[in-house]
Amino acid sequence: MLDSIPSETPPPNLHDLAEDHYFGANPPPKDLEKHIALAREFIDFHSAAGRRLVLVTSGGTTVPLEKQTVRFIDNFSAGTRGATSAEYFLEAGYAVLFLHRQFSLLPFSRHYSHATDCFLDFLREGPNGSVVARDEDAGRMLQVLRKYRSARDRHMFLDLPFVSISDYLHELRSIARLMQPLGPRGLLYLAAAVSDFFVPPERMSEHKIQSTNAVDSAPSNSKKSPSSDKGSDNEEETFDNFDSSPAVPRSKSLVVDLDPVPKFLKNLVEGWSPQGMIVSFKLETDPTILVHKARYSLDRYQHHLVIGNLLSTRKWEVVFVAPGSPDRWIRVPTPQQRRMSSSAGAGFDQPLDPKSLPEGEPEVE
Ligand code: PAZ
Repeated sequence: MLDSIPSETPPPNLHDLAEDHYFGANPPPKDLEKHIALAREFIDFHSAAGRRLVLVTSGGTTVPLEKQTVRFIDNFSAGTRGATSAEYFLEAGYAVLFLHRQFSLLPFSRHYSHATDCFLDFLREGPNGSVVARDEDAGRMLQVLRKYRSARDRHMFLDLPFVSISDYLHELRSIARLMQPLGPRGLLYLAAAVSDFFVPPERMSEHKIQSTNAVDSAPSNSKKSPSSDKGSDNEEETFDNFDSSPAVPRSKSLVVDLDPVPKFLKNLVEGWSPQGMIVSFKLETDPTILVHKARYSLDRYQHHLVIGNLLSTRKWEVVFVAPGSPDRWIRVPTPQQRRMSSSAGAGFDQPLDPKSLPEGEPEVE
């Protein structure tokens, strides 16, 4: 019977169907081909040198509300974890492909951008109208400058920006596939804060969503725009923020209806990068569920490591959740402990002696 003959190609599974649907429906970023060419050249160069290479993803992904995007949903991530980790990977000899949210923190320059101090505060006027680093900052700046120059001159670093969630996923899939020949010398370190929800293209307004129906009476506009569905029967009805709350008629509020972004970690692990080492991050705000969610993700996607962190403490503690190992917390001093330590005479970047921590504080590993 024909039915009993095993087919050469197995039927596509649900993950493949979701992938085809998502990537078919959500257009790639306009620079994807250019980024692929740059990434291919970078990967080939380091692969030929037998070097280890890491893809670090960093920063938040936006969720556009309009195709010609005026408004979007965003998240808190500044890219500190990704930019800082990239510096450590370079230090450890990895070539770093840095896939980051446009305008988020970058390795090296992060020390002087987005800071509470303006970078100009690190400078002073020098002799003959020149500009030089302030004496108290020069030593540290020189160290950062040397590391930056060394990475740049040896082509150890390539940065590629993204903006939206679909840009990010298109870039991630393409780069992960390009990294396949590296096998386990290729590491994917997924620190970007990836949106779980998005507006699917078929429900996205082409133009800026309107807050009045004034446009319906414009001579050129015989048809109602899809985004003006919430208009009322009045000829022109505006709502202003001063009298709109709390009794805003439903017809005047903007209701945003988001779909879940498909979970592509399984596709990444099994299809895009089957040999690569994969480290994902898990962010939570509720400490009681963090480890459970991290372990669940590891069991479900069968990759190599999940690093869990809480929004409020992410800068000084994380938990490593790995297959067959007990959970391991890694801690560095909190800002308060650093202040105490520097007023006690220790250097700014020195790890604290655990014995010097105040009672009840976490131990430094
Ligand atoms: O960018 P940042 O340093 O402020 O934050 C880093 C982080 C919390 C986004 C990262 O450590 C992380 O957990 N990323 C994964 C988030 C998630 O999608 O669950």
